[in-house]
This record gives sequence, structure tokens and C-alpha cells, in this order.
Amino acid sequence: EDGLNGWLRYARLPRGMLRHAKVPTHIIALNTSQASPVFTAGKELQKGIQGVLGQNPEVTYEGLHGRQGESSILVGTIEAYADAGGAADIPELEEDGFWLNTEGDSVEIVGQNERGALYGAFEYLSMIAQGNFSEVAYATNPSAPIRWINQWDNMDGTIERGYAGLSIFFENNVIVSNLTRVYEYARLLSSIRVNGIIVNNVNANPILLSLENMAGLGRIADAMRPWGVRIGVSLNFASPQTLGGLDTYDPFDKSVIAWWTDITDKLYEHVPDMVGYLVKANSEGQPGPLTYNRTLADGANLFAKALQPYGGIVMFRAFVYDHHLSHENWYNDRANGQMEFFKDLDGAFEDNVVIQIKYGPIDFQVREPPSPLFAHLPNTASAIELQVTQEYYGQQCHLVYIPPLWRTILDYDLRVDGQKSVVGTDILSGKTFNKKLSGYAAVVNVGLNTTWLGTHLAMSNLYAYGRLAWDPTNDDVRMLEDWTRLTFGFDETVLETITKMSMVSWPAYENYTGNLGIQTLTDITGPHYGPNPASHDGNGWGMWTRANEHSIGMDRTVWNGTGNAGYYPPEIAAMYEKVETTPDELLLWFHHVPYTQRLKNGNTVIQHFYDAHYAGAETAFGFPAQWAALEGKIDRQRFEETLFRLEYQAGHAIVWRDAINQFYFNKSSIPDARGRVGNYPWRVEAEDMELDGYRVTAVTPFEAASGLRIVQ
Ligand code: BDP
Repeated sequence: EDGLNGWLRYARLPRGMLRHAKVPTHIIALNTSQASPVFTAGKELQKGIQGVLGQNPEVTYEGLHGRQGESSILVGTIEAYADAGGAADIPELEEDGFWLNTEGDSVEIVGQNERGALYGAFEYLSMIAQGNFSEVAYATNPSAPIRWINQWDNMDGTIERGYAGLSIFFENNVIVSNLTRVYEYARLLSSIRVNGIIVNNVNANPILLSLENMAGLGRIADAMRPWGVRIGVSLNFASPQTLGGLDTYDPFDKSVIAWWTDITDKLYEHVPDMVGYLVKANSEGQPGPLTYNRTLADGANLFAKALQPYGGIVMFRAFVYDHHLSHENWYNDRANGQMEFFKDLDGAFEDNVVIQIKYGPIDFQVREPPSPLFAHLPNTASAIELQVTQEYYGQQCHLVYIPPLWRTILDYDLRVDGQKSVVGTDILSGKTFNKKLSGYAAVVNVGLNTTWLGTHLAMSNLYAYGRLAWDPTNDDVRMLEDWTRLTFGFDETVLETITKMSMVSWPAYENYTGNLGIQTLTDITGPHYGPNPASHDGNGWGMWTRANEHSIGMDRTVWNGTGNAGYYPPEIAAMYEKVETTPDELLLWFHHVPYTQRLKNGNTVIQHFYDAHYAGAETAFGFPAQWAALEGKIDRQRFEETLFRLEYQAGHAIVWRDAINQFYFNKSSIPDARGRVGNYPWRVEAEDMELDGYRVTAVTPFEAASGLRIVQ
């Protein structure tokens, strides 16, 4: 199996389970239009039942036609269902919500809208594909209306931070002609209840707005619409000048306003249900309104107004910071960027602007506290930005099941006004500040590779993302188990092994890449891959570990540091202000302490570094053997491809471990109490061997190889 069907394989149930199978033989989908999600739901139910049970149910699309009372699977909107005479006792449904009733001989799948009905069909299929034929009757509604994907696809077909081949959307500055993969992607997204997708990179190329490409966007929208996935685009702020030929892109200039209005009108001609825009402005060299002394709100509102007649929304990114900052000034702090730029703008945005905030104050690091901005926009819609693509988590070459990391943010109680304000269930759900618009966006970056993300096991992250956006209280293990059964079948050892490896994978990755809140100590200025702690200091892109011979960590306190801790609501701010009350896992995020500082577990900071890097690498080292034990229990292709990745990870985790430990041993001169660091008696150094055509040379950064040398 090549992974193309993801978790929607509809593999035939084992014989023992088939015996309990009980599904109606007739499907009634209450919509005759082929582009409608309800029509799609009818087809998908048929396909699923064929695959899972080997039965061949008939589908009709034309309403009940007196077939009430006959055993059937009925799928439709609540309106269509009511017209057909049903729907009397269905609980209240919100937008995209659905009702699923498998009690008795028939199955009712009723959506608040078309999309909801399709989600309900997928829910039912997920049950039977897992051999679950129990009788259930419940309604479910989304935690938030915005559940989107961001693709960072470039117009030339490459993907920024993409690890699975070229784009499924673009090539040579136009939209690809064959959109089969786009259609299949929408199917996967719909099954996890994602309802919107931004198809191009946040570092946007204005060429997307050419007339030819607008027509192409229309084709993309047509391919995704049957699955209830609406598309939107990222904009480049300077487009009126670079594409439109105007001499300005000032958001207050009349010709600029007219240009964007015209572009928006044209886009809606091609994509009548376009979901809106995503804008990265004045960030990492991208153009924006600050060039003209306009505020970020002025910039966002420019697009918001153009979209208002169509009901579209602007996702405006909070990822704004000065990447020219230097660490010379002790008070410079990239983490303060979004607060400094946005905190005084609350209420200055149009109602259809949503501030899209990365989960932490910096940038998808392996451990961050939640962005304090979540607590500071009572009058502005906001959404969280997560990353399924593993930019800083080993780029799909390392197994990292991310939901436990997301959970540290989603479950976090920010204590706004001293009240319970949990990021997921209170803030992103819109409850705390009584907002209609809020939700989730995740950078996904699937590519043409048949595995979508570059490796099979990474797909659990995409699956879980959708489920968490629907309900942030979904359990990490339950989601993983569902995904595993759907992806690999029912073998208990397979289930246990994948669960066990996945659940320890993020803590292990944190352990061998950067712990105590010091960050993923990867190469920060370039590929963001592999160890390079020194690259974090001395430039605005970095996180500034501030490590010297005696001490390490970023002082973000109010009394002595960058003041970042003070941006949190008072109870949280007080906790982070003091070393004693800051949890160990964020100690070096908020404080600059001696290497000999004792942690709550009694260890010193430096000894913890050494131990944790050993522990993390040891965990990863165990993965290949655990996986190898599954031989014969899953198909050969996925078995071997995954084993290859895990073996690579096991080795690379050792590279990480030794590089980081060597670097801090070199800085601090404090030896490892357990005598491991810098001492590898069992190792055979490549540079000590003799081989024609190779030479020994120094390596940069020095810590990347033992003995500071490599062979070339
Ligand atoms: C960083 C990525 C960069 C993105 C940027 C962003 O390295 O490629 O353009 O985030 O989110 O993490 O805009």
C-alpha cells in the first residue's frame, strides 16, 4: 500500500467482525446535484460499505418516494429531511453539525447543512470501518467555525517547508491541469471536518491573481466543493504595485482600494464561495501597511471591506516581528513582537478580520507557552495557527506525534480576568469573549508523494488536527487508536506499538533537540534541520539562548528581563516572573540561570541537559526494533518505508544528542556526572580510517561531529 488513501482505505473487515455487521442495503441521499456534499456522501457511503463489508448497496438521490419505513441509510440536510417528513426529534444543530442515529433498522445522518451531512456519513463509515456496529443516537457540533488548512505552496510548484515532493496545486506559475490529487486531498480533509483551505504560500506570489490563474482557482474550487471544502488565497500586500502597475500599495490610496475591490470581484466570479484571504504583512521582509505609516489594522481592513459584500473573511497573521533585532540589547525579544504590534489594535479591525496567532510567541518550537495575545483580543476575532508539517520537529524524518504538544496549549488556562479561560474550550471556541468567528488553521504542506506528508506515520497528525479543531477535548490516545485501526487494521500488537511509539515520540524529540524551554536547537537561519545551537544567538531570527560559560536562558521577567512574562494575565504573569514558580519545562524560556541551577527534580540544568539528551536518543533508538517486530502484520511497502525512516531517526537522534551535549560541555566546562559526554570509547571514528579519495577535514559547527572532524 502506498498511503494514498490515508485513513480512508475501507479495508475489508476480518471475518470474525463481518459476522456482526449489520447495515441497511439501500442508501438515500437527499440531493441530486453532483457537486453537492450530500450527493458525495451517498457515493462515499456506497464505496465505504463495498470496501468494508463487500456488500453492494444501491444509492438513490431523489428523496424518499414512499420508501419510509424501509431499512435504509438516509443522508441529507435537516431541511431536506424535514421536507421529506422526518427530523422531528433532532436536537439543535449548529453550522456544520450533524445528527447520527443508528438505532433500529435504519440509519439517519442529518446535517445542519450539506457539509454536516457529509461529516456524518464519514463518522458512520469510520465506525463500521472499525467494526463498530453499535446503536448510537447523538448530535455533534463543532467547537469553532474556522477549521482550515494553510498550504505553503509556491506558484513554481515547490513548497516552502514541504517534505513530500512538489505541489498538488501549482507548477510553472499556473494551476496544474490534472486536479485528481486535489480532489482526493479534499476527501481526506472533509473526513476530518476541515472546511477551508488556503492553497498558496503565505509568502505569496502575486502572479496567482492573473486572469488565467483565477480561472485555475475556479477549477480547484470545483474539485474541492463536492467535499464541502472552500478555498481561499494568500495575498501579497504589494500586488497593486508589482502586478497592477500602480505606483503605490498604500492601503488608504483610492487606486489601491479600487484595485483590490476589482481583484476581489473577479475572484468571486471564478470562485463564488471563496472563503477569504490570508495575509502575512510586514513580517520577515514581506510588504505591508507599515511602509506607509498605516497600522496593521488599516492593512487588514482594506481586504476585509473588499470581502464584505461576499461574506468572506480575512485571516490576518500575528506573526509580525523584527528579524533585524540583535541580542546585544538585553531587552530585545522576538517573543514580544506580536504583542507590541497587536495589543493596542484590539477593536480596530473590521468584524470579518480574524487574527491568526501561532500557538506560541515565537515559531512552532518544540515547547512554548501559549501566545499571550490569545488573552488580549477581547474585541477581535482570533484563531490559532498550528503546524502539521514538521518544520521544527524533524521534517517528517522523525516520528513525532504532535497532539501532546498541542495539548499543552489547548488545555492551558490563561486566567483572563481571573476566570477560567482555557485556550481550546473557552478562547478558541469563542466563549470567553463571546465571539462568532474563531477557530483553527494548520500548516499542512502535503505534496505529490503518495504518502501525502512524506511518511506514513505523519498522517496521524493531520487526522488528529481535524478532530481537535472539531473538539479540542478529544483524547490523544483515542484519536491515535482510531487512526491506526483505519490505517493499519486490527492487529493488537500493531495498535499497541504505534500507540506506544507515538505517545513517547514528542517528549523524546524534545529531550534530544532542546529542553527546559530552550527551544528546538536546530539550525535557525537555514533549513531548520539538524542541531546548531550557536545559530540561535546574535540575530533576530534566533531565539537567543543567551548561553555563556556560566549561565543560559532568556530572562523574560518584568523585573529584570524583556518583560514578556508581564504580557500574560496577572496570575500567569506572577507564576512566570519567578524561577521558583516557573515549571521546569519552561525554565529557560523565562529565566537566565546558572548551569548549576537546581531543577524541581533536584538535578542541575546542565546535568538535566546531558541526561535528557541521552534519554531522548535512547527512546528513538528503540523505535526500529519495536517496528521490526511488526513484520508480517502490516503490508510490506508501508512496513519497509516506515522502518527506513525510524532507522534514520535512531541515528539522527544520536547526532542531536552528542552535538548538543558537546556544545554545552564546551561552553560550561562542567563534565557529565555520568561520564558519557565527550567520551565515546566504543566509537570508530571515520576520520581514523584510511580510504582512497577521501580526506579528513574540520566541521562547522564544530559540535556536529565527534572529534570536531569529518571525512569528505
Ligand atoms: C517560519 C518558516 C517560514 C515561514 C514563516 C511564516 O520557517 O518558512 O514563512 O514561518 O510562518 O517558521 O510565515
